[in-house]
Order: sequence, then C-alpha cells, then structure tokens
Amino acid sequence: MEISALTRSVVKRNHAVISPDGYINSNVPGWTGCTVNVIINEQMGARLCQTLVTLQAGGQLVGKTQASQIFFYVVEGQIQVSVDGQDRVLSTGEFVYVPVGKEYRFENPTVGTQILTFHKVYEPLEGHEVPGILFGEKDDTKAPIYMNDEALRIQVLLPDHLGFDMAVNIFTYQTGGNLPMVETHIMEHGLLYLQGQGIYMLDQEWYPIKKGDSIWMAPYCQQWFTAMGKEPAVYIYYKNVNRFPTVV
Ligand code: UGY
Ligand code: MN
Repeated sequence: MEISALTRSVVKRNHAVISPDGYINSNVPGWTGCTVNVIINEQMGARLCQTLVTLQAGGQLVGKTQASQIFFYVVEGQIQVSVDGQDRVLSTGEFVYVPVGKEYRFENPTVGTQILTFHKVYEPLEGHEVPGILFGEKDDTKAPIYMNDEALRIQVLLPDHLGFDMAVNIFTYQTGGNLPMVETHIMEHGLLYLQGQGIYMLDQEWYPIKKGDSIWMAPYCQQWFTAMGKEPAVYIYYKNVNRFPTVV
C-alpha cells in the first residue's frame, strides 16, 4: 500500500533533495503550454535557480534574459530553438547557454519534451568579455577520468574562461564508483540525476537517490556519493566559479 504522507524529499538549511512526487507547477510569464517545476531558487537560500519544464504540443518558452544567464539542457525529446537569430533543433542531451541580454524562443516540441534550466545572476569581471551564446551536447568521448579513478568521468560543458561565472558538468560514475573524498567547498551546486541510482551523503546525512531526483547543496554542505545498481549513475550539475570569494 502506498502512503501519500511519505516522500524522499527533504529541505534543510544547507541542502535539499527534491524527488518528483512533490512537484507543484508554477506559472512563468512567456513559458506557455508546459508545466514548470521550480526545484531550487533564492526562496530556499540558494543563489541559483533550477527548473524542470515539461512541454505539451504547441508549448513555447519565449523571453529575454536580463540580469540572469540561463543554461537550457534537453533531458528528453526535441525542440526548435532560436537565440538572438541563431536557429537550431535541440534533441536529448543537447544544450544552449544563453548569456544576459539575449532573446530566446523554444517552440514546436515533441510532446513530453523535458528541459532542465540553470539560472544565475551574472557577475561581470573587469577585463573579461561577457560570454557569447553557446550550443553543445553531452559527449562521453569528451569526459576525461576524474582524480585518477577509472570509475569516474566528468564532462565540462562550458569553456574554461574567466568570463563565465558558472560551470555545468556531467558526472558519470560506473557502478561502485564513489567520490574519492568528502568534498567541503565554497561553491554551490544544483543537480539533476539523468540515470541510475546511489547514496548521497549531504552534511553527514545519507540519502538514497535515483534518476529524476534533484539536489541542492549550499556552500560548505559536505558531500560524498557512491553509485549503486546495475547501470552507471549520471548527474548534470551547476557550480558557481571564477569570482573573488569576498568583497574586493
Ligand atoms: O565539481 C564538484 O565540486 C563535484 N565533484 N561535486 C560533486 O559532484 N558533488
Ligand atoms: Mn562538489
């Protein structure tokens, strides 16, 4: 018997696990014909926003970035995209990074297309250009081994240059692979599980995690993960990077 009073979701001071069973839809101006689930944002103490959008036939995402840049990743399906005059069709595993001040339009999705978004208020850096629009894709051949461990691979999706103040990476763990240490760091994370399952340790608490779950980790939330099950565990994650750690 299922008991509707149970969930794996938790929301704490410096981390959250959000499983899809508790989603309530939001209305976002310009995003129509879709359900929008705001999974992480400033209301919980975060400095990023993460949403998951599921589009119906005729659904559209139309807008213009202002203070925040947006990274859009197609988790499933296909959709036509136009950003500042650049037109593409994006399919599962493909993404577009939209910097501040750009118009974007997503339309004609296949039914059920799912898009993950990461939003961050852009912090300009004197002497470095604001990044341009960037299209790309998940590509396992571009995922080098992480920390000398054959069971771990990370693909870095955004270029390593100081104009960017956010990173988005895809982390793949072979079954039995685990983070080689407990990470304790200033950077914040938002993430979505794309495949597989495992156990995440967040601030000394232990959580079973699987495909479709999201996690928020505030700065200094201690973190460790081990993959379980019969297929690799894969998550896509956000990280703030490249800015001075205190007021200059
Ligand atoms: O880049 C990172 O900080 C990454 N290794 N953290 C994580 O996967 N929890
Ligand atoms: Mn980390």
